Amino acid sequence: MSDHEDDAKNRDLEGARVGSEGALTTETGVRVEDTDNSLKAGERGPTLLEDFHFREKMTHFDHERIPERVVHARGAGAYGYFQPYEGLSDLTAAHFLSGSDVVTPVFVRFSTVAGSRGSADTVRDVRGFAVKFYTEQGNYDLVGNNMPVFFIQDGIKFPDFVHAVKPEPHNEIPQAQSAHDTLWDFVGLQPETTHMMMWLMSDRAIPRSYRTMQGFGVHTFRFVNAEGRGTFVKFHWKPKLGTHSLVWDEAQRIQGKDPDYNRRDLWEAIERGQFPEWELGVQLVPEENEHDFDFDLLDATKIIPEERVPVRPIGKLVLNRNPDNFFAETEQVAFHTANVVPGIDFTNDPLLQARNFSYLDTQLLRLGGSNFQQIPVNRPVAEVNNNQRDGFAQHRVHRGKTSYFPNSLGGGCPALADEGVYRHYTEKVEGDKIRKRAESFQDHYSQARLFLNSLADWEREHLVAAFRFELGKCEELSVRQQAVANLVNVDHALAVGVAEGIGVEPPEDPGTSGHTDSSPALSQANTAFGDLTGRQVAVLVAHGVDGEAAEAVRDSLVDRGAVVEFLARSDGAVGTRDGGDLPVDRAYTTVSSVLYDAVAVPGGADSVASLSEDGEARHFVLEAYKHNKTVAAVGQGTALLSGAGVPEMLSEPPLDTETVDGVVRAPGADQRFVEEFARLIGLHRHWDRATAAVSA
Ligand code: HDE
Repeated sequence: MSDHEDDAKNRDLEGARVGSEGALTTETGVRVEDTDNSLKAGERGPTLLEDFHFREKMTHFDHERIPERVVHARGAGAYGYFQPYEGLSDLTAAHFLSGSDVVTPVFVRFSTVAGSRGSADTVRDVRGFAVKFYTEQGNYDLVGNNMPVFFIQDGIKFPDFVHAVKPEPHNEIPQAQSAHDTLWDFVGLQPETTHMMMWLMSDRAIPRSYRTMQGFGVHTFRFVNAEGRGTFVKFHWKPKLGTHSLVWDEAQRIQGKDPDYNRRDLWEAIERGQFPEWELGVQLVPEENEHDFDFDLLDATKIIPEERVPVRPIGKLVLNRNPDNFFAETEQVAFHTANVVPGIDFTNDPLLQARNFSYLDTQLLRLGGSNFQQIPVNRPVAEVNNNQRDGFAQHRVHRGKTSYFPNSLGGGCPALADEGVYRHYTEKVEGDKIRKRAESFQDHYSQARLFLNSLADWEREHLVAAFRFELGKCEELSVRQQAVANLVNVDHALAVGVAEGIGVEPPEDPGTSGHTDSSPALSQANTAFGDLTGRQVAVLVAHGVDGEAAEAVRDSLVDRGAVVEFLARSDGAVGTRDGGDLPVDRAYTTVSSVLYDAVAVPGGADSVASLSEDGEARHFVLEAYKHNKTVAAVGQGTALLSGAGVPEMLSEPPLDTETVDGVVRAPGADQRFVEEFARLIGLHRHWDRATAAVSA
């Protein structure tokens, strides 16, 4: 195990871990001999009040639930470490960024926003990306999202926004969906939401995996160095595997097939030792350049285009350990934007200022009082000394009789420090006490348009389809009209495209065309491709399969980091055409093509004939095709594709390896074929494929 893994492992949870080994006891440590029968007066008599074991067990159970997070209730977490590439002492006094030898343990929690704890993972939603750094100078929380902007500019609108997006109050419908009247009513009336709604309607809202998702600090923060000099900073997390998403139809089907899809993916990747990795990058703006932009750095509905201020990579984040207990760690972790360390400070972004109040406040209720920082997952590695005392669930046993400052009876302890202290950045502030949105916050459309201009054609098509889907679910025509009227301000063609799908009169052309700027960094077409780590590949087999081809496909893809499974109608094994046995990993009746990134069909006449007669096998390949995935056939396997209805597939095996629209066919599983198959999987999806007429 590397030193970094050691560091992450050694995160101090000692003493908090309780196993299930040893004799069963009550909470006071009294051994129990029977936990199946309550104490009764006679075998058929009433239960006795004096059965303290029964009463304790039942009472504890009755109190097992705590309030779920009001937003971001559903999440998944993991431990790992952060390591800078180089020291940044010229910019920040933060010790954890002071050199490449400083390795900081972290806990990261990913989440959806609107759904309840038990909702599905693959809903259209923003994803939370919250990182707790256990630094030597105290805990630092970077509580970000997978989109770089937010719905609102001032935190006072947050309760309105959340009420609008949550299930409607009269019938608690719909769960974990933004496709309903109240959300779209709100956003149509609140134009500052426009830019974020473009992101929410894009494929960013349905990530393939937490491992293939970007993260953003969203707000402009401030680095402060030892001399007190400030630099504005925006934080970016870039996934090593690239930023990849699902197809909307697929995302919806996964909600039923495997509601834990993203959670499971993260867990299994870590268990396999394929540790997810991100690069931390920063955009830096010297204080004197604060007003050089045509938007306000304090406005969280704006990005700084990467082409304008490049993202400087400063370190890497690796997640290498799953939690031991979901509730104790992932549920009880308490993030707070005001958990900062020396060298990192806030700006006057009114959204950030509100968050600095809200997170502490919410933890007090959710975690039952003011001692939640003592819960193991929240406990800092830095020493804690202060005069805060008592409260619910106090775990510290404070010694001595002084709990005030100054004191002489306690030797003056804890004493004030003069080194390594948190010093708030000195900022000159003046102005009238006023309830007003700054003029510099008023442009709600230029960056929404920048986002649209930056998308590839297929991303734009997905965007229009998402707007149509969401607005098509709204029952009130006025809500649909309002949304279209707002979109005209972004782009007339976009508004018309949406209107035509939802029964709204297409809007008049306002005659003014917007800017044509674009930012290539905003398109998922320009992300990293080619890494097969953790890609799921299904190989469909039946009796008589060409076992050699099946194994050649598996071995070559596993070498490249993919997870390959042999799927047949039933569990067990299938006989190969040359008399061997091929173990089956899963029955395809228990899974679905939507849980895989690619599918391969090896030859073997009998195998292909029985698969071709099976509606589920045919559906499997056709659905994978419909969802733009890589499909491969070796030898006679090609007959399953043509029989399933994959367009333009000839039932005869080809004479050579050939690829059409991400479908590769070959006479045998030779080197050329497996390399082509791997290359296609590395492209993630094949967007040029025409799938509209495919009925899967
Ligand atoms: Fe949050 N947010 N938020 N938020 N947020 C919470 O804190 C809030 C905002 C984000 O995995 C809550 O512990 C306000 C932006 C994440 O535990 C709550 C405002 C961004 C998580 C809260 C915002 C986020 C939360 C609910 C506007 C991206 C999950 C439970 C002023 C930069 C953290 C909790 C985890 C959670 C309030 C806006 C990200 C209620 C008032 C912008 C990732 O305190």
